[in-house]
Amino acid sequence: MKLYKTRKGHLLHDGDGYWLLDHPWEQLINRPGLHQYLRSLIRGADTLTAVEADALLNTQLMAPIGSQQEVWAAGVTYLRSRDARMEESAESGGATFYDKVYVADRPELFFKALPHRVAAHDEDVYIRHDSTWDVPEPELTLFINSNAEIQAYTIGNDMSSRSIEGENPLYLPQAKVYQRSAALGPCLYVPAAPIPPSTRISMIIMRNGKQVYSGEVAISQIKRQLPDLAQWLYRDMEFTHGCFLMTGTCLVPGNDFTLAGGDRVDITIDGIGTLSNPVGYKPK
Ligand code: DO4
Ligand code: MG
Repeated sequence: MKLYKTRKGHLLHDGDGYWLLDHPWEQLINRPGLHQYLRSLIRGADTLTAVEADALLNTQLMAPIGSQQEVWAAGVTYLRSRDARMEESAESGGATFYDKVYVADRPELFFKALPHRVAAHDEDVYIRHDSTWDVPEPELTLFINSNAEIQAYTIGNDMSSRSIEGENPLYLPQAKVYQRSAALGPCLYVPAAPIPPSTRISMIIMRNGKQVYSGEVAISQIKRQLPDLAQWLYRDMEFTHGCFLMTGTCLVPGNDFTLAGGDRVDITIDGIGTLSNPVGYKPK
């Protein structure tokens, strides 16, 4: 089933049905057995027609994150990402770090965003004004409850400055963490069982009505197990309301590509849907 966060309540969608839930978001999703719990709420919930649900989703959709939840990210979890990092940091001498982390037991995990910096579906993601080489990173994103259990999935865009990260690996937080550098949505996908390794992630980038990038990959290409990433993140950390974890990118446009203001990035993941964001700059 899918759970959408909207300004007028939370919309649960399963099969042909739509139901409106008005629980606070964190309390609604930070559960063991989330799928079963949501199913149990259907009986007492208000039903919406498909037309009413569409109206809500088209005008009131928010990112599926609560005000007390953080977004973290894993890096270099796919071979393609390791190679891209090594290329962009060749001149700075940082390439060996990426090679080492790809094979190390400990994954790369970094803080990505607080909820107020996250773009929802259809909201602009930003390019840094001081960056010259920018890419979206389409990433399967886990919702992990406060017991470190993966309960749901969404689509994440880990917007990144390759020029800043390539200049010096110590600049990673600036390359990754800035206003609207993360997008999440359109919904939380809450299946009865973990999503299969055959699940595909695809990305299309449009510029002036023309497609300037397209790519697709299955999550089976990932080097690490998703529950392992969750366990590493929760080592010596407490997430009282649960947390979101982007699991790394495998789709990296060629080195001659950089995003431009006015582009649109569409990321699709089987079972979840499409997260679509226009690209812009933070107004000065
Ligand atoms: O090491 C830098 C970050 C890599 C990353 O974000 C990714 O692989 O998705
Ligand atoms: Mg990434």
